[in-house]
Amino acid sequence: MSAFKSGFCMLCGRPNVGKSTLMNHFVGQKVAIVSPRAQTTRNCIRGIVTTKDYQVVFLDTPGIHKPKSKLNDYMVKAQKDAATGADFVCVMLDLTEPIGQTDEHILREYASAATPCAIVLNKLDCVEKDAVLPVLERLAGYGVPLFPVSAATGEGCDALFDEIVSHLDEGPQYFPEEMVGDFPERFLAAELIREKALLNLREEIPHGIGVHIEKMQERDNGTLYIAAEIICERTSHKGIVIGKGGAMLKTIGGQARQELEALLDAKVYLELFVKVRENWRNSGNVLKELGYSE
Ligand SMILES: Nc1nc2c(ncn2[C@@H]2O[C@H](COP(=O)(O)OP(=O)(O)OP(=O)(O)O)[C@@H](O)[C@H]2O)c(=O)[nH]1
Ligand SMILES: [Mg+2]
Repeated sequence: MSAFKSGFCMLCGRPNVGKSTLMNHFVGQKVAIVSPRAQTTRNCIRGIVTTKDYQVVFLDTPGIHKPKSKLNDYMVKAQKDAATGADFVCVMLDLTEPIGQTDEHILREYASAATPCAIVLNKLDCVEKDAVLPVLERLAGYGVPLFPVSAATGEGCDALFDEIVSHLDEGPQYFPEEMVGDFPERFLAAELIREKALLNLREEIPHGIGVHIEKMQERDNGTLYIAAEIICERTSHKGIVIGKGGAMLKTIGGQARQELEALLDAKVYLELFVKVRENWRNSGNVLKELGYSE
């Protein structure tokens, strides 16, 4: 019998390229929230795949961007920290967007580093196959394997997964077999509420949203009671998050509750409050409260 293998595989790239979607695909369930808004992921989130022969711990990281707030500083640092522990790096690009300066910068940093790397060209389902060849040619110079994939449909993902597994070294099983992520339930609940807010709110508001779980307790009748605060940056934003007659908050709460019930396998009673904390993305205290600090 060959020895058990394990390792950490970091997914990195610009915001919105599909890192979280790809990790969820590999894990086979949703461990990281996904949205069409850039900078959805704010922490390093682990997703775990275990078989009898190996364990791959995926590290989904915040999209790499220029920091404009303390929250951004935290996100960029979370990505950097993940890089130091990685045994394999997937640099992800979005085939529907031109390769930009940030992509080039990320490629230069990781494609020639000592840690084995692959370049993943995502959203293959959105482009003509003919358009992929020139991109492959352009990237060939990096001398690392290239994988056109669709994280949404799974196309091409098996070949990438095999490549990642082929780089695993002999090592311990870091997490128990049944574990798919290492997030506590409170974190998961806050993230799902934030995801629904990102999906339903427009323009600049989503970036200024934070979610804090005030209370999470099981009641005698078996229901899970969750009280959460949606934090926004302006009074005018508060009105939009609540919506006419509370309609927006009801939509966000309804969608979050439904998904939480399925995930936690319990009846959930979710109460949402909206609070204004001006400029919270630069407030050390609020960032700490929301878990965006060491
Ligand atoms: N059509 C298509 N859409 C995709 C694919 N992968 C991701 N998406 C969509 O792209 C958007 C961004 O996906 P995420 O997985 O949140 O991207 P991310 O790289 O984690 O983004 P950040 O967390 O902001 O850095 C979402 O709307 C996804 O549904 C894909 O293969 N095909
Ligand atoms: Mg993400």
